[in-house]
Amino acid sequence: MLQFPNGFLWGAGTSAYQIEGAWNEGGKGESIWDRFVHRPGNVLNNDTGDFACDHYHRMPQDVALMKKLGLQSYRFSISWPRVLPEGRGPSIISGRGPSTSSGRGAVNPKGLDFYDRLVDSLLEVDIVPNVTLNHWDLPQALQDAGGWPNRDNADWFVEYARVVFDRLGDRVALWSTHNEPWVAAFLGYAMGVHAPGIRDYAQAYQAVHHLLLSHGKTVQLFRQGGYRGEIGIVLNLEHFQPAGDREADLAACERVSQEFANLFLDPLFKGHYPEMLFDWIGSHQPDVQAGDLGLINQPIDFLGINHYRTELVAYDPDGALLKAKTTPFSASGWGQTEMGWGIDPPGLPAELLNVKENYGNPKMYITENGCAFPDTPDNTGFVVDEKRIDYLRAHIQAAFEAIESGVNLQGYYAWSLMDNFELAMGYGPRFGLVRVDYKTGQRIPKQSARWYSEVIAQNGVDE
Ligand code: IFM
Repeated sequence: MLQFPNGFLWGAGTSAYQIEGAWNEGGKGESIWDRFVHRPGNVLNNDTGDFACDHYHRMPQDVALMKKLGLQSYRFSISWPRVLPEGRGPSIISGRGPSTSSGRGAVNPKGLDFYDRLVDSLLEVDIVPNVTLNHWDLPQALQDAGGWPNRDNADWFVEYARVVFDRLGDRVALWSTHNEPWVAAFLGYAMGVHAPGIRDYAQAYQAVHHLLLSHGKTVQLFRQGGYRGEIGIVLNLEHFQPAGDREADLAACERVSQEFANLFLDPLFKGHYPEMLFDWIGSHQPDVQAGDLGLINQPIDFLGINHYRTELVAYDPDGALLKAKTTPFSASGWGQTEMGWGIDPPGLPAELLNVKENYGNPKMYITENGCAFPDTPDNTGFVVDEKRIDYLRAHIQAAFEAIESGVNLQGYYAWSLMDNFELAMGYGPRFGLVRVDYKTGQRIPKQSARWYSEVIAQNGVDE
């Protein structure tokens, strides 16, 4: 048995748009994902998050289920337009921005009440709430004003954060500003496969800068407000290796690694953007104003790391801005998940060690790790998902190895608590520890959920 340190935090995660449903109920405003999936010609087989897992109506049962599974922490996100239907909060910063039909800055009390009840329900059963402010569901009203490429959006995010902190900031232990800002910026504004569906690298890089700027301003607000708990940000740190030893492949791999990791880690921890990447992208560089990098480079309490896979990177003259092509890499005998992602457990400690060695070994949490496989339920709905157990076990063992190497890792969250709306892939891939019957909404813990409960109870995993 590999025994984790006392106090190591075990949890599972979800995000608002992927599970809540109730997309237009309880006073909620429209998000960019609502608009994206309702466009004519929806490429997701007409899948939408309209109903999703119906968590908005089933929250008490879902918390009871978490308790039954023995989760010590639950990571979830708050839907910005559920709290501020038109995006803007009571203005603290500037008078600019979209005016709203309901009055600028109108807070939706029912939306805030929902999250208030969720936090209280978790605390009642001793589950630590780990709250993400932005898991990509930007209010559509703010996208209409330019979205993340618009500098004002950073201030509007701070307005939203203040509303949430004022209500929940006395009870939440762990806050993250953004989840995977790389995804929000590049899949949303460069590749167009996520909401808002824009294809423009310059907008994507500008979005990155404003996401980071809003992070820095929010951390500052959090400190000044004296709220309880700790604050950080969650990055998706996948592992990249050169596909060969040609100079061109090595350089392409460096560019891709810099875009996923250094583009965020360097400004957050060192107060500058990666020079080599910025030279390469040339005119796509974002507009950075004096003082911005200082704001972004606020001390944070922890770094959340989402990690799923390893990719090989080769030079490719047709490979978009970075002139790179990625292909999945799997450790011997591991194969790929249903997403086509290469399974390579050693990729996880490699990324954790990079943060330890190059960014001062901050307190870290693995905020997401998991896999989708085509689960086959029996006639009672029970799923024997041995492949998921193998994946999770190997990655938890790899996390243990990282701790042994001195990585300041404090917790692990499986993705996901339950099957959910997998964004650009609709309801096809199932990542859950708990199966959701999308027709009835019924939740049925899979074999992996039972296995994970034991890991938590033992605070350890088999060798
Ligand atoms: O479902 C997503 C989640 O929203 C963000 N991280 C990756 C997961 C699996 O694709």
